[in-house]
Amino acid sequence: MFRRVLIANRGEIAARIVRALDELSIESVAVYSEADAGAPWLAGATTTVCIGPAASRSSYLDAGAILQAAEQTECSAIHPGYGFLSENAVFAARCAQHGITFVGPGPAAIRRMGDKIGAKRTMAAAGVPVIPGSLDPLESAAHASKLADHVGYPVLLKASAGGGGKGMRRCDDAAALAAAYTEASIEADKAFGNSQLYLEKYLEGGRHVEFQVLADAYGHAVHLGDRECSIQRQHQKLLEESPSPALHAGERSDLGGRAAAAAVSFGYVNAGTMEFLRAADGNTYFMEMNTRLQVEHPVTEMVTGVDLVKAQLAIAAGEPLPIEQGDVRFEGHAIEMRINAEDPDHGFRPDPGLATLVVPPQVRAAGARVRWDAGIATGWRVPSYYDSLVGKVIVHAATRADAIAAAKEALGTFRIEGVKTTAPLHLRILDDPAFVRGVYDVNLLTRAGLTASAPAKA
Ligand code: MV4
Repeated sequence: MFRRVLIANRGEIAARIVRALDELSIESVAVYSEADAGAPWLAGATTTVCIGPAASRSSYLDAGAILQAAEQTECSAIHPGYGFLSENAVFAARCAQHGITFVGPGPAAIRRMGDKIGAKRTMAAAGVPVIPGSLDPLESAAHASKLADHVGYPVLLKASAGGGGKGMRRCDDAAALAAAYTEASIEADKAFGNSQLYLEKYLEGGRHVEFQVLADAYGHAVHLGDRECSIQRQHQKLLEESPSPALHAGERSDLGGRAAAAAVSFGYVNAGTMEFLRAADGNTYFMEMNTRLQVEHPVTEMVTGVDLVKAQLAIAAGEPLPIEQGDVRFEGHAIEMRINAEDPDHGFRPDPGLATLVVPPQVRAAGARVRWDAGIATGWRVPSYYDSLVGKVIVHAATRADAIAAAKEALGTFRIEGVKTTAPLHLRILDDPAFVRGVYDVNLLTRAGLTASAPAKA
């Protein structure tokens, strides 16, 4: 195992990784930008290193500065967390060149899944169902039109270098497709430096269900079940739960098994997530793979008891997976609520500033547990330079109904003053009849008018 590990991230996930390292008796080096000097998550680290000014480009995205900090502090590994450099194949390769272990998959696997068309082709070849459409880049608008006639409208144009909903265009007929094709490829070229597009049948009213996979360097992989992530606003997840209320146990083991086998099929090593769209007709299709630890990983940890960060570190250190699929037990139900410093009354615009009071959530209900993964504490001034996520409230209980009750109890005891947060929105979601029944899709927030708010002042 490693003796000292650098954490190339900030906020709640930096705190989360420090905790895992601490529990493994591994020293932690936390890097920070000038805007994050004195941040609460730095207190737990063994060593801290300032790597540059506030702008991410000059700090958390500065591969050279991070590698230099790792060498200066004699770290043998770097944990990238999520976002920033976590899915950057060039950074993973540079770590290797410096003799430093990147805690994640190899550069080839990152690159392979970063190409969304290639990812679909890889999964299809491994026996994972994929959304009907093209498995090669579109050659022209005419080519797109021919494919669309074949799969039937509506269709969706997606950028091969995109992902997470960036650069998607829905087309309801041939005329719309012809217009969208050129726009989408220009947009994709501008945003990602790659104009390649692919096309899929547009599946209305689907649910976002994803599977967590762990694979070691010896061809062994397990899945840790699924997460339901359909509660989203503008492709930003807000609340996640595990297990998904939409999947039957048989589907869970079938899809999970296919996901784990697919990871092995192309030599994937470390933690990864395969995102699926569960269509209204009950079919579930692969969409894309995330080659990093995800924000919502705690719901999986709560139902399986597996510490994903410790597992990532062990795999990166060359240890074989200590469990087989049969050892993975799914117990109870977990819900995560993302706490963003945002103003729900002004279109969820970021609301950085001084947190004058932070009181962690509590749950007293028998059989229920609460976890508060925080990147904020009383007296911390939330900077304006980064993502607005300041913490996550995660609850676990024996049943989904008990977990919803625990979530409400947790939010009732939890307080943040000084910055506005998404906490009140979570209370409304937890009371929504469709949410309570577990029968919802990616349109829930829009349909229920839950994110409707007064227009922002000009
Ligand atoms: C889709 C889709 C419907 N049909 N693909 C959005 C994020 C990106 N990973 C893929 N996304 C979608 N792809 C087909 N063929 C609908 C979405 C989608 C969505 C997916 C998951 C969660 C929220 C969403 C919100 C709007 C659209």
